[in-house]
Amino acid sequence: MKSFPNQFLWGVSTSSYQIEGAIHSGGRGESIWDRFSSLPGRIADGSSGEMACDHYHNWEEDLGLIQEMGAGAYRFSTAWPRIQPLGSGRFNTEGLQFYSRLVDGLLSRGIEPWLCLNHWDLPQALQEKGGWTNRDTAMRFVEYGWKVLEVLGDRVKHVIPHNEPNVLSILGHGIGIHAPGLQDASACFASAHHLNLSHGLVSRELKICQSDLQLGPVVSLQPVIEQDRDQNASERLDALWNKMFLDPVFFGTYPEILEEELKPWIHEGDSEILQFKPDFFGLNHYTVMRAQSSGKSALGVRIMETPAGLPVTDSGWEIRPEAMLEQLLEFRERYGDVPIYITENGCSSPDQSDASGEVQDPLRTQYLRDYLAAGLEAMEQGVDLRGWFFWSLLDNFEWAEGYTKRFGLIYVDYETQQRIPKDSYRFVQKLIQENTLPD
Ligand code: IFM
Repeated sequence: MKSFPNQFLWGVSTSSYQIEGAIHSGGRGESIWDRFSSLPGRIADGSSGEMACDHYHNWEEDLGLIQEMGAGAYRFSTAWPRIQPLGSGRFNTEGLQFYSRLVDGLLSRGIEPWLCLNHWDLPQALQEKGGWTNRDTAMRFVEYGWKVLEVLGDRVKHVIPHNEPNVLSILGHGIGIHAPGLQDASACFASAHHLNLSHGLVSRELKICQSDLQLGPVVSLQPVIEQDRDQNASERLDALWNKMFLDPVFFGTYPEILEEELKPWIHEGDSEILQFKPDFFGLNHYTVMRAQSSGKSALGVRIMETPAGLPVTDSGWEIRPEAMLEQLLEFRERYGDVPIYITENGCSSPDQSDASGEVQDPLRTQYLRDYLAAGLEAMEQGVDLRGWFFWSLLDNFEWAEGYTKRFGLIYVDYETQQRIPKDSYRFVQKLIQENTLPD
């Protein structure tokens, strides 16, 4: 049995579009995911976040389940179009009040709110003006972030400006399988730079207004395994995916092999804005990646499927816990000693409730056990790992996969909105209670 440090923070993560539903309620404006989901063929089961887990109405039950699990923190995101329906101008009091109640509900249950300002649901009105490819969106983001913290900052002490800006930029603007659905290299690089810029701008602004805030970037990092001796493809994907969003934060620069492509979007003085000493780094980690050069892809590189015969999750992602250790060590090597939180880790599995109404998900429990063991090993090797947020609290809308993939520790029956804690929920509950990973 191996124990975690006493102060180790246990948490769970969700995001607004994936769980809230109620997209037409409370004065919320349209988001790019509402628009994207409505396009034929974009979502595997033709669904959208319209109902999702209806967390907007069921939030108290959901917070009760977090409390029962014993988690000390909850990472959620505010939906920009719920707070500022058009992405500029008028703020929506009802939206702000919803999150204010949520934060109070968390604190009264002894759960720390970790707030993310952007988990991809940009107001559609800003997309009409170019979205993240427009430099002005970075300024609008600062205005929105400032308002959120003006209202919640007396109670929220941990803020993440963007969740996985690499996924938003690459899958949304370069490969086109996420909203806004663009397959355009220039759009990918423009959005990347503006997301980075807005990260630096909003972080500075919020720190000035509230010096006790803890702020940090959250990026999905997955080691790239070289395949078919295609070294160029691996290096390019590694630069795009793993470095294009952290080098700017830590060094104020971009990886050399991407400089030319990013140059058109960079203004004089941007480097100073990009670089910002974060209080922590949030690592989202699930799997590894393999790359192949491809003239058909706007980015010149294709992300390959996992080769047959390897252990995979229901999403087809390779299960390779040692990559978690590798990733944590590599991060420290490149960016130095920064407090790290795993802000997402988990897996999809084809869960069903059985005759007695239980949900058994042995694949997930084993996955978590192995990845947690890799985290413990990293700590033994000196990595400053401070906490772990499981993805996800609930089964939810898994973007382009719709509701076909279940990532929750809690099963959601989407017909009835009934919540059923899975076996993995009990595993996590025990883990938190004992602060120890059972053998
Ligand atoms: O569901 C997503 C989440 O929104 C961002 N990180 C990866 C998860 C699983 O795909």
